[in-house]
Amino acid sequence: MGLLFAKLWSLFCNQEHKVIVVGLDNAGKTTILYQFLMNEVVHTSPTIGSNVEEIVVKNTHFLMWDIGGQESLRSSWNTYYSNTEFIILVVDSIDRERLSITREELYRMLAHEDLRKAAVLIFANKQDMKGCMSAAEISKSLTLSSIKDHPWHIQSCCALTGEGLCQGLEWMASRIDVR
Ligand SMILES: Nc1nc2c(ncn2[C@@H]2O[C@H](COP(=O)(O)OP(=O)(O)OP(=O)(O)O)[C@@H](O)[C@H]2O)c(=O)[nH]1
Ligand SMILES: [Mg+2]
Repeated sequence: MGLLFAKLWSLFCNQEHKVIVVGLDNAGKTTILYQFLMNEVVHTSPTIGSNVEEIVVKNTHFLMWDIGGQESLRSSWNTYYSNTEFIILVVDSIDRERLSITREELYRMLAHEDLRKAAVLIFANKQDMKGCMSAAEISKSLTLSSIKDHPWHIQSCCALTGEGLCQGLEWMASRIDVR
């Protein structure tokens, strides 16, 4: 009995939660992933394909897939969707011109069958840049308040300093607790 309990316990506690990190090219996805992993800024080049790393937050294991965001790669994002529990959508808060493209990609993902149970964390990244959009502005442009069928949360951050990243992860961890 004790062994069974221990097994079940470890199954629940150490279960890996699959996360996909998406967003347009240059948004800062890879920078965020390695800031999570190593607390430092790594030199990145545009991701072709994906990077995958395990991030542990208070006993919660997240398996994070950081996917390349260039236009030609976006059509293959859906090959990463199965069993995804969390979508991290990274937005470059200075890139006003392309926010509408991010918006299209967001709603395309939310309509996808494989993502119907996924919760969405939006990172309004590059908050260090002068003249950047605030999380509130981005939230409005993306009409986040209209999303009723997925839990969502927007968090402003700066991947270079790490500011805001922990709060985002804590929201994700809190979503696991409620289920
Ligand atoms: N100022 C500023 N620059 C950032 C921030 N986060 C990332 N960057 C820079 O933005 C550039 C792109 O970052 P990446 O992490 O490679 O972007 P990506 O989203 O992975 O791009 P793809 O792999 O092409 O999809 C790099 O030069 C980063 O140093 C930030 O918070 N502030
Ligand atoms: Mg990248």
